[in-house]
Amino acid sequence: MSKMDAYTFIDLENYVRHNESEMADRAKAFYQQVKTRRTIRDFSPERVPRQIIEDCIRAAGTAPSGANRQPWHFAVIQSPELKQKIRSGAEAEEREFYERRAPQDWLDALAPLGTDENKPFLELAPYLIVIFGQKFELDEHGTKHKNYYVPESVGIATGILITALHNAGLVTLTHTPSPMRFLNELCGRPVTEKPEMILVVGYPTKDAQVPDISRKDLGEIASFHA
Ligand code: IYR
Repeated sequence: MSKMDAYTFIDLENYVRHNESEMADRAKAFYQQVKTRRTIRDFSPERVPRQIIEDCIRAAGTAPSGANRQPWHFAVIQSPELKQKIRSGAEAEEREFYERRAPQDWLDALAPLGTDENKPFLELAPYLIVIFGQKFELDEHGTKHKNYYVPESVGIATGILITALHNAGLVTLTHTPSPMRFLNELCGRPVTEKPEMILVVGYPTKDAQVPDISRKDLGEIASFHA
């Protein structure tokens, strides 16, 4: 935008103010709903309509971002051939991680989750959403413009995406094979984009199991300074 352009402001529309008792009910109900979310590793191959994924990504795209650059890209993978390639790329990195790269304290921290280098869900689940952060944006002249707070912005958008998918009735696994550069080529994304994570999306199997882990209490995660 040049200095000659007007910076326009518009009225706040669609803001709904609730009374305090409604707010208390809504806050409690939302917490009750989101606390049932669990990260799943046992995925069913059952199909999920594309439109549900599209609306959840639309929701993710409403996230706040540094200078409103919206520096994210969601590559939605349904192709069995691509999933197979992503699985084999990820398992190669994971094998290195579990056999060589990971220090013992990290392996100990992962033990309760029961993870290993085998990632069958990358082929079984109906969708993989590969999430990229855009460090730069190209304008119409091909000039690079730096984006701001990219990991933070992408993290917020991913949180909304996970919550939207959970709200729709789907389950997710946040998967971060490292390093993830192989995903640029497989997803046809430019080198100016950094893959941040793979969100595995679908339904759990009927006999899906999850680790017996708990969440920190409010007193452990918050301090109030009135
Ligand atoms: N990326 C590996 C290891 C892993 C790391 C963390 I931190 C986890 O919370 C879970 C797994 C894997 O996906 O197995």
